[in-house]
Amino acid sequence: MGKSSISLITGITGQDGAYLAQLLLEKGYTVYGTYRRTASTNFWRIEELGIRQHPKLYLVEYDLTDLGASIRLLQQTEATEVYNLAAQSFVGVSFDQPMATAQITGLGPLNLLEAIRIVNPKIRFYQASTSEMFGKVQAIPQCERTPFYPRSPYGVAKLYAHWMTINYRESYDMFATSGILFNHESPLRGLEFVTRKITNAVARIHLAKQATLELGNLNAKRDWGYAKDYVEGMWRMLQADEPDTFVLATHRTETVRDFVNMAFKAVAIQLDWQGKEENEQGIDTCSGKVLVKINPKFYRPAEVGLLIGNPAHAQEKLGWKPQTTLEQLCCMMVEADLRRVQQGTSF
Ligand code: NDP
Ligand code: GDR
Repeated sequence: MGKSSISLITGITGQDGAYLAQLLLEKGYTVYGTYRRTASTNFWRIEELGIRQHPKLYLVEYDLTDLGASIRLLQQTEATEVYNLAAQSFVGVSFDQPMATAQITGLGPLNLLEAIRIVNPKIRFYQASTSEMFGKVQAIPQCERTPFYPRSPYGVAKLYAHWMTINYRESYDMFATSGILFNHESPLRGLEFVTRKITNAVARIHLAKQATLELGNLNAKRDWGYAKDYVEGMWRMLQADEPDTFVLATHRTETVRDFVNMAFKAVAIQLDWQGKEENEQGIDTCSGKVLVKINPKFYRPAEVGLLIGNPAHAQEKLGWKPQTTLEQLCCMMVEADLRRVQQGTSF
């Protein structure tokens, strides 16, 4: 990185955008971060990280679905590294809003690729691809060569963007890299995603603000890592000699039920599981209270049952490996939520 390196992050109001901005600022970059115009824009993540007022951070209004805006964004910022993190990223919502998801998550990245091709093909581009593209998995563990079989409108949209990234790399000799990232979580995770929903509920139950936690499929298995470790991997991908495709994962998989157990354990509650499927319940072994119930409204029309990634390629080419265990991550999230619930500042 040269002294004057300029980076652009789309989706700075999201979990990864906030951590990546923090990392790039620490590395001396000038960072442009994009946010959408909404009635009540929320910068709580970059505020929580203490970077909102950083002199080298510039916040720019932008919508990924607008080609003209994408061209002007690159012209005005003169960015040399572009990290495309913006997306309609919630799998559950993608079933209710498939068109919007296709336009933002699928076609949106194409606007940026076209803008780079027009404005400055030397810009290095990172596309936030996902393990959701593996869907109904064709091999265990999944790596860069595993065939895709997406199971949600979100997964299908991301797969389009992934292949377009590779297509622009091969057609126009652009430095267009795709990171296939497995689930990564943190205290900055949105409340709609299962890990944060769980840790927030555990904190609220522990502090007597909530009685029960309602969930959908407890049997889904995920490879969960820590978001801060993963944004380091994104940066390393754009410092590599060649554009490429990389899996980032921990190579460990656990069920949603395992994560629930782990989170309750962090507040010294042990659960006993009784019943099956829709009637399954998590019961506090001490008080006998039902703390976890199933609500079928959280089931998805099609599910991704098992994800476990092999990050060997990233380790070999980028020297990247995850630094944080799932137990450490879960405790960190529960502690942050306990603090927020006590302070009345839950996001
Ligand atoms: P978040 O949902 O937390 O953040 C998504 C960001 O995209 C938000 O800043 C959001 O803005 C922005 N955005 C949404 N629509 C638009 C639009 N039309 N124009 C401009 N910006 C928009 O996601 P994460 O930080 O968790 O993930 C970052 C990226 O990585 C996403 O693309 C996600 O799909 C992908 N990914 C995430 C993984 C994970 O486990 N976290 C794993 C693999 C891939 P607003 O705040 O206004 O909604
Ligand atoms: P995912 O994450 O779909 O993997 O996508 P999410 O946390 O939403 O779901 C993980 C698994 O938990 C099951 N589940 C529930 N999920 C939610 N959200 N709420 C519930 O109440 C609930 N109960 C059970 C789900 O069915 C699923 O199996 C995330 C997103 O960050 C994507 O953007 C990213 O691409 C992938 O991770 C990798």
